[in-house]
Amino acid sequence: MKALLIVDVQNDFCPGGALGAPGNDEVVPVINKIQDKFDVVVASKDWHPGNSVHFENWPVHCVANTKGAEFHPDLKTNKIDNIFLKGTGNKDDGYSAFEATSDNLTRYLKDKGVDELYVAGLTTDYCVKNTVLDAVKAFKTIVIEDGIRAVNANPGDGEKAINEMKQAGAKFIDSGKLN
Ligand code: VGL
Ligand code: ZN
Repeated sequence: MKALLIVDVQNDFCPGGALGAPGNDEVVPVINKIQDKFDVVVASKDWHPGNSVHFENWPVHCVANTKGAEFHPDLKTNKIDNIFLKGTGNKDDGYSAFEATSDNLTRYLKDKGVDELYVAGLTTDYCVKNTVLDAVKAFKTIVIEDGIRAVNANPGDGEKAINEMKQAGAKFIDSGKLN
């Protein structure tokens, strides 16, 4: 069984948002186009309390139940089976979708019989990377290479993250090459 995990395609990571880099919303049409190819589609949301050590490293973003934490308005959501909320604590960053507190992502996917996990979304250098580094421990993990974008707080961070994910065993595929 093949699952697609859509990581943090939220307003605050898109242009106009607190951490929005230009072009980050380009992942939306890519992700919309491929969703029908998967048996299971799940999504994560960065979902912070108003007060968190996370905001010592970042501008305030994706505070639970705010506009910035909503999905990008053009993201197709009707196929999403479950939304995993992460970064919900106030004592750590909680970058990985596998750190979600709303439900256990590994168990959810295993219960559905998922063995191949495809990952797309935001951002390459933080939540996509940390999610993929956890995913490879439990699933064959494939990153949709045209469906991710970086924050690039330092130039080259996105490229570095891609190399780390490859080193860890993740595969990369262009969305146009999916069966
Ligand atoms: C993220 C920075 C801060 C992400 C979350 O979703 O990649 N990046 N919080
Ligand atoms: Zn965050």
